[in-house]
Amino acid sequence: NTTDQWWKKSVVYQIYPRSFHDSNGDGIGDLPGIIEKLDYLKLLGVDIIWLSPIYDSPNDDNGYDIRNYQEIMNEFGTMADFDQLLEEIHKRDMKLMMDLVVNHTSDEHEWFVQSKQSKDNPYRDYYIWREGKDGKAPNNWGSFFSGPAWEYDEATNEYYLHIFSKKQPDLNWENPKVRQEIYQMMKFWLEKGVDGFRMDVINMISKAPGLPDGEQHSGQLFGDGAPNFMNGPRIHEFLQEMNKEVLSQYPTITVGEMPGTTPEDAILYTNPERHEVNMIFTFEHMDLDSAPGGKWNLKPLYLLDLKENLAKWQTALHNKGWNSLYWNNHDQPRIVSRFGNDEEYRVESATMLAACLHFMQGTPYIYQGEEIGMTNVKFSALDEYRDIETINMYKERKSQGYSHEEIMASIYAKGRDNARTPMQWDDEEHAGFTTGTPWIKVNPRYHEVNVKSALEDKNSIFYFYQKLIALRKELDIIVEGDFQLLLQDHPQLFAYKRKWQEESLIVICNFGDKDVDMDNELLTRISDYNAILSNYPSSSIEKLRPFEAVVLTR
Ligand code: ISL
Ligand code: CA
Repeated sequence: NTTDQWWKKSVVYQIYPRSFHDSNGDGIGDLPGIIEKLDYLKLLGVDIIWLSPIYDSPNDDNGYDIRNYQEIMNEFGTMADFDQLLEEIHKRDMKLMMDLVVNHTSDEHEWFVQSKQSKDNPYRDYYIWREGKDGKAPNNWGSFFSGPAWEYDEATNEYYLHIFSKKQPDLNWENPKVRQEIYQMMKFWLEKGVDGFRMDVINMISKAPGLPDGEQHSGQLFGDGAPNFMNGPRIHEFLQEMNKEVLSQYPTITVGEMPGTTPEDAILYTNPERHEVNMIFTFEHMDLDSAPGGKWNLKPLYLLDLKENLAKWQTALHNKGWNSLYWNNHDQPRIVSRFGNDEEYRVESATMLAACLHFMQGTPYIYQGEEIGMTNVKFSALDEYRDIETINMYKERKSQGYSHEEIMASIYAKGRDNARTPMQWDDEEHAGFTTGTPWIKVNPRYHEVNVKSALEDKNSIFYFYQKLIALRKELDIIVEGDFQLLLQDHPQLFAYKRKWQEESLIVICNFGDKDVDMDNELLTRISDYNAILSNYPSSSIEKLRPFEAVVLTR
């Protein structure tokens, strides 16, 4: 029932603080900068703000490497700024979700500083230390950010595990003391009044005993450790414990970021009777344009794959679990450049993609700039990029013999900095993001793509998102209805039907840049439906224009 599950009706907006709004001219977004823009978010209509990490950090991975969980990053402001931000959010009747990064800490966190001291330090077992095997790493796992997942420590002659960068050592969740420390830290934030958590790679906290080698395919530098650390043996036990000791004590909203998760796993994580998390971020739909060997190996998206995949998730979770809906976040390229057309049909394809997603079942997430159709960037030199994943990958592939052009093509398509260029507020210098020098270059298209011009144009992407958010509040069918894929084999149209009690809702989206005739059979079927939304000024259902989307109800 949706009254105590209010988050089912909510829309979340993600802020990547470093790139959102800079209030003091140092080129880095900050908390006072966010406060200045809260009325803008209220105008959009979102209910919840998810803040990417704002904790004290040496910024090896832009705050996903935390040095102190209970302090604010200097560049972002002070704890007083935070308290004010929370108050201003609540004043506007919105809620705040914090990023909870507890698979790993920074190597500069006091626990790790201690842990490194000696094998008998009381903090040694806070992390995952192992002896080498025949002078090599304890197993063959690779890190997500290139290179091995193990770093050798000379002083104690052991290796520590880091699934991400070597400045992000993995915490040892087998140690009950670690779990208690984390629960206490979560309570510190909940006591302040935050409304919940987005949990970073939370399905990776339980590692398979013995940390066995992963399968290593020919041509690969490392084995695939994922089956031994994603959805590991104690994951449900850990989440249920966290729920019992912390989450259930407060009114919270939680979303677990969970790469490598199937619908069956998702049901275990999100079925309310199991008391784990409210919903998760899944990744299958973000992997459809990757060839074997990972995200940097490009492959075009086939619409049939996308339809089949999203339909599978919609059907499997109905009445059994709950999913989040997203096209974008700070790790993904911009959706309009990825599955749409960011040139001639930027507005049409951005709105079509939004409609296609927002009428599905789940809680939608909007990533900053998505609501104005921000696009990918193409910087020519590597030193214009900031992301550790991109920089490490470049070096690794260079040493493997890839050409600069080949590597840049991957970065243009998939690099995380596509999402991290500064928010484009207006067409003044640096897009109104800062009066100083931005920490990463502004997308040169800010003259055309910015908040100010979006707000002045009643047909803008911004107002389309505003409508989608408002419709979710009006039409219970969006939250409750079941899902049926229509025109399953149509190569250009993504159409689906939602049904709830006596009501039906149909969404038809043209994913192509050409006109397409409507399917005759479907046309007859919808003759007694009324169009409630279209992304063109006037819609005619017989022929859908490039990236046209139409939504009908009966
Ligand atoms: O970004 C990815 C694909 O390139 C993912 O592999 C990503 O690293 C993964 O989804 C985990 O992401 C989260 O944890 C990382 C952090 O770098 C990401 O920004 C965060 O969203 C480590 O904390
Ligand atoms: Ca600043």
